[in-house]
Amino acid sequence: MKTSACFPLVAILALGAAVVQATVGSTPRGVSPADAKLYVPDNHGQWKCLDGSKTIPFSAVNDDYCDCKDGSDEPGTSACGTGFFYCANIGHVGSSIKTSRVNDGVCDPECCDGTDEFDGQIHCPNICETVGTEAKKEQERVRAIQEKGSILRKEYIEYGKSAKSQLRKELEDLKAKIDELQKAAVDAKDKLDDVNEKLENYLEGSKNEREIARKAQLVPLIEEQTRRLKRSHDAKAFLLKSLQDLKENHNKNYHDLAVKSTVTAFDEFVASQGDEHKSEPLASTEDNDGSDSETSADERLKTLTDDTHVVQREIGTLYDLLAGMKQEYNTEYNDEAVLAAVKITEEFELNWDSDRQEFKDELPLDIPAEESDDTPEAEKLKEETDLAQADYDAASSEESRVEDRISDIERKLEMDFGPDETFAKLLDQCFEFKDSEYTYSFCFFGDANQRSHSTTFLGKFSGWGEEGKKYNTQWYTGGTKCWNGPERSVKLELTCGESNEITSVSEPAKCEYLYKMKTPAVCPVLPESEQGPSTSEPKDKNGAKSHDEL
Ligand code: MAN
Repeated sequence: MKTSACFPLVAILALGAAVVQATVGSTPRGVSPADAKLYVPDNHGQWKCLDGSKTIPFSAVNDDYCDCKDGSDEPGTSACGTGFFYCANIGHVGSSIKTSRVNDGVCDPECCDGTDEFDGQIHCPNICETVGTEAKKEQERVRAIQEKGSILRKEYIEYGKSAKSQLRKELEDLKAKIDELQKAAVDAKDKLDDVNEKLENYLEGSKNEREIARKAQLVPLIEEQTRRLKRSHDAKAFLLKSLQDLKENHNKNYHDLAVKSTVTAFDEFVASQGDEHKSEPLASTEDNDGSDSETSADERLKTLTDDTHVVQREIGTLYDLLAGMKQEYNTEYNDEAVLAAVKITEEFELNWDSDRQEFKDELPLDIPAEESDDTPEAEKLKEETDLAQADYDAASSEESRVEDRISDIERKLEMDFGPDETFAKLLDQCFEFKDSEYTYSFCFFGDANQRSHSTTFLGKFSGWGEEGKKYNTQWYTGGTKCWNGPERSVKLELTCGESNEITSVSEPAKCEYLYKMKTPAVCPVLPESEQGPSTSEPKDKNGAKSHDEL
């Protein structure tokens, strides 16, 4: 139609606006602007419940009688109680409450405009202006933290990514040179074994030479000492025989006390000698040139000297028996056996020094000092060994250092540092929280402890938290077992903050600890346009310094 075709555009727009206005204007009480389009009657003034269960006249909406199963026909009364009542809260943000709370005589805080109580029972003032202002302030505060946190989190991410890629590069380099280092250590070890063997052989060889020379030096002394030992054995045998003759042949009728006590002491002496002493231990003198393969010439000489001293002490004892008798015996008896023994004693003392208990003509042997093995050749070989040892130590410690670093890098590369490697920055950073009784601490990805007089281990990092908020929770488990309870453990809950800080620690169940912590690591990553100027990271309130290397 021409007329309509010519209907001015302004008029069409004005009409449209009027229709929308009419629809909005007739939106039933308690319906949110988003749902307004659902509360429009059909051409016959009818309306269908939102669950489609029933069609009722649109005039029955909010007639304080519940028609629809889902309660959708009574959004503005408590007749159904199951639907939702929308309060616009102008000046703050709109919100919905259960319709059962409409006109229940309580000013619901969710409806700061007071529209949920309109039947006059109670007056709920509209406090949306104040609430809105407060909420806005809080929002701004949170937003400011998120902005600062976001900047730091981005720094963490940058750090984590670059640290991991540096580690990958370093790992590649180290792996490329580890074979070489291992070979260098093996070569150095071979060299060391080689020079060690040379030195040992040299010392062994020179030891043999020195021993042969020493033997040659000591042979005359060994021969002399062997002769002395033999002489002592002979003298001892001679004195034993003399005393035996005395014992057997003296006249027992005289009862000479001096003789009797000598004989008794002689018997005791004989009894005190073990069987081995009864035979003459002179077999060892056969090997008198010191050529024994096991013992050195020095040892041989020492054994001979010691043996001689033992026999000489025995000679001393036997001689003293005879000398004592010689002083005390009764000369009037003229007992031939006794006189013979006295004669023997007198002859013996011509050669015997009873103070030193040695033969008078036997002066101590002059034993020359041993030669040392410090030859220039040995010194040179020792120096070479020391150098080879130092080379080997250096090569092997370099090999271990690189191997340790490789394992360390591999471990770090496998670690889950959260989305975009955010938490790499916090690796091994430690934080504390003091309450009235304990100081609680933990190091990221390390250990958690509780300290008072002593330190109690609360657990070791064992993984990230529950599904959904995986990277907002960490677990530290396997701590010291609680008396009559579980092993101690820590749940670390993280929320966005502009610095790293443990804000509280509690023990909700025995030996199960809850650390609450603020950290930039879980702040939202805001687009550049929404964040303030970049600042460097502030010092953490209760924690450690940041570190530059992963
Ligand atoms: C210690 C602390 C406490 C814990 C008890 C359990 O006192 O570790 O936190 O509750 O042991 O016996």
